[in-house]
Amino acid sequence: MDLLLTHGYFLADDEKEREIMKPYAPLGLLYLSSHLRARGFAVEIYDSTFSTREELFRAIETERPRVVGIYGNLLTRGNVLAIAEVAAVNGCRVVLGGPEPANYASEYLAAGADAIVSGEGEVSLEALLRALQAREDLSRVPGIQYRTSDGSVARAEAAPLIADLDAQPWPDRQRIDMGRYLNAWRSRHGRGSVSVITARGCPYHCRWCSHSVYGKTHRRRSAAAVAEEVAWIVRQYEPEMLWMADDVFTIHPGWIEKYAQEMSQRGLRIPFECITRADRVNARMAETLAALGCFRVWIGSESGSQKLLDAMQRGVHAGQVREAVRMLRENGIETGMFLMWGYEGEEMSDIEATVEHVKACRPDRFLTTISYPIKGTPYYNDVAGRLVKIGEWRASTDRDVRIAGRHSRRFYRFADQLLKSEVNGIAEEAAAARRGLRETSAEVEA
Ligand code: B12
Ligand code: SF4
Repeated sequence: MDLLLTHGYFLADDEKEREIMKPYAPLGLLYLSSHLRARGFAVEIYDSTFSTREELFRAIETERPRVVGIYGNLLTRGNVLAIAEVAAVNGCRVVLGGPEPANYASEYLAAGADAIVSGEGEVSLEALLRALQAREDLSRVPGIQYRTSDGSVARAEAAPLIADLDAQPWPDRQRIDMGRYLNAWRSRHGRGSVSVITARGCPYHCRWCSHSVYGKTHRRRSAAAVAEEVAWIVRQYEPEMLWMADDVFTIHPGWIEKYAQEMSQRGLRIPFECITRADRVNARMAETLAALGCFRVWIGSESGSQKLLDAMQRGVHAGQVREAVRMLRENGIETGMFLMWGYEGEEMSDIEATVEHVKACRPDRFLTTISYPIKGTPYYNDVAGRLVKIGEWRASTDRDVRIAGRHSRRFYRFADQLLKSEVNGIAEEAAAARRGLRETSAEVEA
């Protein structure tokens, strides 16, 4: 075996996700597999989602692939390191990719990785496998970071982005057990869902958002190619719904129109949910989405305070969010709002503005997070001087940080409580949460 791809995400260890039970296949690895197999490499995927660390370690020990390639995001750091170590002990070369490893290249290289791919993986990984097979110097492999003979970390030139995404094979779903994903969904939610990506990269500038893989680039597949893939998915897996997993699914109105035509020509209409920005929704878009079968749109709303939205460089007005939610509702589409507490400059009045905003929008769902700085983002740079790390690097994540001078976690729990009780019209709970906010407002992270 030339390459074993894996990712170190284990559903069994993720209590929160086990409750939600909406797992999706690791699309990045599936794209790498189909690209490399089309070029003659013997590639397998060990999809760790339904497995355990021990089973994965055993597979590496038994198979001893020449190269083990691991996807890493900020939450899977500990598992990625453990897998890399087992692979190295078993004589495999180790290559890491995905959004996190390039942000901490020297740490991952020190932990035993042979190379880190920064950005889009197909071109780099193909070149890396060829270089390793030919025992060539890694300095000519584009898009990687590696350790030189004197122990320093070197960065090769960037890899070219794939110019024509339509020329790429579809993600290699047949290499993994898609049935387990569909069964997990069906047994909990009564319907099975499959994810699809129609574009790569987001050109917007939200300061806290990680652009480590695709930068600010944006490339689209053709509407016809996506409709073909959807038709195949429907034949192959008979899912009850899809998740269009793009960063901003409605970014290009003309593309959505074309996609609607392509789907209609194929007699296809399948329920789906997606994520977008409020400024990319208008009445026509809402109608087209409804016609396509869209039943829920998630909107990155973040805050009801324009001052904070501007500080985040969100590029959206709170009023646009209200309008988008209204237009979607008028077309029978549910909405979900993502909200963020604790961004730089947030004051009590901004929290109150967010509460009022959500009440005015009346979304079907909303999810809150306390903002955390992902390495490599402008937000990270803004707060870098005030970061208090909790625990040693290998046992923590980018989420396990405190920002000196920011309110305590207890304060944001009161903010959550206030939001929920205000939106649900529970006056007593809202009053209690307001008291809690006032009492904890003096508690700051040291
Ligand atoms: C879909 C998605 C999810 C799904 C994941 C479902 C799944 N199994 O795929 C869900 C909703 C579960 C999710 C959750 C989270 N996500 Co998410 N997610 C995404 C999203 C929107 C798309 C991922 C995708 O499929 N991309 C398309 C594929 C083709 O790209 P790719 O995965 O990056 O793969 C390419 C390269 O990275 C590289 N590559 C990938 N793997 C490997 C491996 C090797 C060996 C090599 C060499 C190269 C390589 O090559 C691939 C092809 O070019 C991305 C943003 C984005 N547009 O990528 C965020 C993103 C990956 N998520 C992010 C975050 C923060 C999270 C959460 C931590 C959020 C949270 N607070 O809970 C959780 C983590 C969950 C977990 N436990 O792992 C961040 C990651 C930042 C970081 N530095 O780690 C991203 C980048 C969003 C952002 N812009 O901030 N997410
Ligand atoms: S938050 Fe969404 S719109 Fe903003 S840069 Fe990230 S992916 Fe793009």
